[in-house]
Amino acid sequence: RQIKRLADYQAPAFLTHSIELEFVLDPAATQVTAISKISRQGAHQLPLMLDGHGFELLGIWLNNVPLTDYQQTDEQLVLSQLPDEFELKIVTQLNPAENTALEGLYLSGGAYCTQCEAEGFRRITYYQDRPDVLAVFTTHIIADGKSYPHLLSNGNLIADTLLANGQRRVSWFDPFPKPCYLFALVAGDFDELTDSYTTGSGREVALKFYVDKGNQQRAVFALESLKRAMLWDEQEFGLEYDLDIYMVVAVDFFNMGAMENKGLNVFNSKYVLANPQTATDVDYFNIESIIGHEYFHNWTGNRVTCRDWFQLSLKEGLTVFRDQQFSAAMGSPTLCRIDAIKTIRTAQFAEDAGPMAHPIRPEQVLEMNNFYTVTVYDKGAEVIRMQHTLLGQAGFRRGMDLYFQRFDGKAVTCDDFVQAMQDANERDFSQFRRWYQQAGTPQLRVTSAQDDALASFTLTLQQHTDATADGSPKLPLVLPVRLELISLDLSYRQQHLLVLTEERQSFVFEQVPANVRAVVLADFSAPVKLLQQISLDDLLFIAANASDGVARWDAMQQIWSDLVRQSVVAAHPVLIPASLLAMFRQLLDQPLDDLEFTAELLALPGFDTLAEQYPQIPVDSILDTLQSFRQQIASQLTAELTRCYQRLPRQPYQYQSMQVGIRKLQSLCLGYLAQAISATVISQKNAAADSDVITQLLQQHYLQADNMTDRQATLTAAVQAGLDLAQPLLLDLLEKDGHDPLIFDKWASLQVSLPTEKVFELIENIVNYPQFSWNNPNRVRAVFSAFSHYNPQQFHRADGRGYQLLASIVGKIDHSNPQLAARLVTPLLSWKRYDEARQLLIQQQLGQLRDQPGLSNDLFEKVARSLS
Ligand code: HT7
Ligand code: ZN
Repeated sequence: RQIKRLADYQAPAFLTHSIELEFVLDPAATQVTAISKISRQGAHQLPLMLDGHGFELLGIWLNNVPLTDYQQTDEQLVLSQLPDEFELKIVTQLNPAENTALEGLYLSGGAYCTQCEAEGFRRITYYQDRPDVLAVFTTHIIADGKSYPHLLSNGNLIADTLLANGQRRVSWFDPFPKPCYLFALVAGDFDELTDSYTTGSGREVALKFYVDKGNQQRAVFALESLKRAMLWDEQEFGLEYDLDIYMVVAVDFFNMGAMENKGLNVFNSKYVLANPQTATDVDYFNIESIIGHEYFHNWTGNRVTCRDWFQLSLKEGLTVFRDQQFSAAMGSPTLCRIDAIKTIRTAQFAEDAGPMAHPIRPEQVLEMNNFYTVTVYDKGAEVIRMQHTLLGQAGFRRGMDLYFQRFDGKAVTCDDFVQAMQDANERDFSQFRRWYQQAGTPQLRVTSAQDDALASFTLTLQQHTDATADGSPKLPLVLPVRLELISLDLSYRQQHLLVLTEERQSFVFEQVPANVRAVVLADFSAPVKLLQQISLDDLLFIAANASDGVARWDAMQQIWSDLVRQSVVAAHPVLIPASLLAMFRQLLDQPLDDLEFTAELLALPGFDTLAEQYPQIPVDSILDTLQSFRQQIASQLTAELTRCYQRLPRQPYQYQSMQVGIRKLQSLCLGYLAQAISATVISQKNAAADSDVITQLLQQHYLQADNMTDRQATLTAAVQAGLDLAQPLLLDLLEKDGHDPLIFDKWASLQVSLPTEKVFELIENIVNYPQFSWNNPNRVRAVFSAFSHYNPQQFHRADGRGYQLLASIVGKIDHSNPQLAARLVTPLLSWKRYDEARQLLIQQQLGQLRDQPGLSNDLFEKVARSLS
């Protein structure tokens, strides 16, 4: 198994300037003819090395003469003694029907579809499958026009002819040189949704969405989102779309969320299709954000691309940052930020603390697919955000303008990006670059001292990053720290941006009145773990008074996290303090205008977030404490929760912020209320009455719902509280809408979140439904990712049954779809973070996986690193 290293990067010895591809489509024997124009780069006699994998080679021609003098290995074709400039023709044959890995050309529900990032193009033909070889692509697709009326590829349509044998031949030309990972082909019979967009400079762009038959109207929201994204990128960054047509195809078999192929995005149908009956508010949010993300890649990724795959964060971190800014502009910046912070605090902090820890620019890779991670994407976006914070909006824009001016049409590095930011603003970012080479989550320790006599306030910040599994160096980083000082009487407020560059620095503020409280790391201005000791009263003060909504929410999170810690130390759940309950009462009785934000303030942190606060995760204590807190809230605030729920008006569904807030707050109330009747926590006197009222509320909420968000809210509350009413309602959902794959997935995910042992029986049952398919990543994730991520009680069972189930599924899936298997295995990798008994149980499962014959590189890399 061959590890690739960033340090070994070498510029390509040859360049491919253009490639003309012809596909004659056939499910089991598609023929691909590739004619490339290639030239030697520099004076050398190195051979041309082409990557290829998993197809049959039918022939090679050099300048139209058959070539037989070549070497072929499992993964490469080596051609020696070539002229300086030449034309190479290669004919290959592929079997898309048997391609269950969903890389290269495959069939998805009867439609042909490609996925070439990161290294899927080599499954189509022999080619220099690396992002720094940019060629102009022409694509011809030949197929039966009746079965496949839509024959699509990148760029603009240039020809469409009927052949003598009744087949159709459609040709596309993409004038923008691109790396082969951006190549795409789709052939199928779809419903089409069409619109157009006129760019700021007056060019008309045709917009076309292709979806499964009958789903045309479900693509309307995605199409509207696309137009919003196109306008936003023009207004925010001055970036216009460049081709005559922008196409989006939705497919059901897909390994990730979506793919930004030039002019022809391919999407997981989950992130295109939406109507109120099938999609939740969260789905609508995700669709807008992912549609934006793929569109923004047209400039950050396609026009300027990566030199090598170690630079992945160049396009992904930057594009996530751009999609986050877009979502913030379309809705609430605070809520978007809270969303992003949750991802960092759960998955990213866990990755940093586990065996797969890597910097946002990794230095070595066995399987590239394993590095499409929350670190590269989301921490990468935080690193871009810090540059934005340090430079300000105008400075960041200057940097972006220079970046495009310098690198449009080129394949570049993360360093090139930072250099543009630095040069455009005449700043020195040399220390900042450490963020690209250093893995791990910095801890930021805060202490403060107030000197009333001198009217000064001193804040001391200290940073430290623990060693990580990859052994990368740990030097002091540049940490932008947003700070607000507020006096207790609210007469004084000052906001500052501190920049910590040393291991320890003190910042002194003069003319500060007595009794000031510091809000540190407002807006989560750096992706760090904040360590500060603050009293409950001060946290409640910050939660009520900080100017920054994120800081207010964060103060509530810290309160809960402190209470969980106290419970872990005491070995039993503590009582929720009266002052905290009083705050809940106040919020429930007078919800803020922003109801969605109120719901966030009233929500407990999840198991994953809390777990990341402990080097060794006290699984049972955290779970017991969370359960106790939910029940304490439910029993003490039953009346307030019921009142809050009942006061909120329900209206015919629209995806609109006021309504989203109502639904979220009602859902939160129902979640707590369901807990009130899940155990004998209500006083005997009121038990029967409360129980009836709450059961009725839940039932009505489901039955009267005109949308999926409310239905899902009831079902989640009922399943998690283990209520009897859950099963009949789930059956109702399945019987009415379970034929729709996306609803089936929701139904399955709800079932597997049941926190009792019965869940194993349910899982066995789900995989036997005709709607379930082991070859469809959405189906598999709906069951097994949902189980391992959203059912910590059963996944972390002390008898190991949860671990065993996941490991057996991972082992099975690895034969058909290694990329999917390697993603599913993630929750098992951090076994060292659990108690000894659980460590042994997980280790045993990982050991069996490692020894499985024919293990993929994808899975091997992760399991081996975890066990080393
Ligand atoms: N750039 C894409 C990353 C990707 C991918 C997408 C779909 C299937 C497999 C994939 N491998 C890598 C997605 C994005 O970040 O926009
Ligand atoms: Zn992306």
